[in-house]
Amino acid sequence: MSCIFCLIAEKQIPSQCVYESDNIIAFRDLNPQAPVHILVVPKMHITSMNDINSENSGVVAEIFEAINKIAESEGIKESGYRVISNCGDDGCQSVKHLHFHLLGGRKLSETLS
Ligand code: IU
Repeated sequence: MSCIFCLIAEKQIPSQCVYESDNIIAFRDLNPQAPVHILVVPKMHITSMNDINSENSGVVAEIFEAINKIAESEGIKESGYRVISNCGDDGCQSVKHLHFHLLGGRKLSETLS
């Protein structure tokens, strides 16, 4: 069975999409931790950062180009923002489909832990 972010990418589950291309979808997090909290996700299933390799790293580059554009469209490019990808159990990754949290719209905590 498909994972939840695969289902969102396939539009089988609705999301508040803010950006989409052939390879990427970005949508608002259901439980936002900041005024801007967007998940940027490859449409292809990659489980975590541990699974990025020479075959699929192109989509990761696309994700970072998209983050640049989304930060601009969300009005946080100049004020600043943070990008986080949790990996594995100690990283508290709850959804096992690679995703990058784009957080901004307020002064974020100085601590990263
Ligand atoms: P994590 O890095 O795997 O812990 O983050 C998963 C995020 O996905 C978390 O912030 C959830 O609020 C978010 N999320 C969502 O936006 N929509 C969903 O259907 C599910 C999780 I499941």
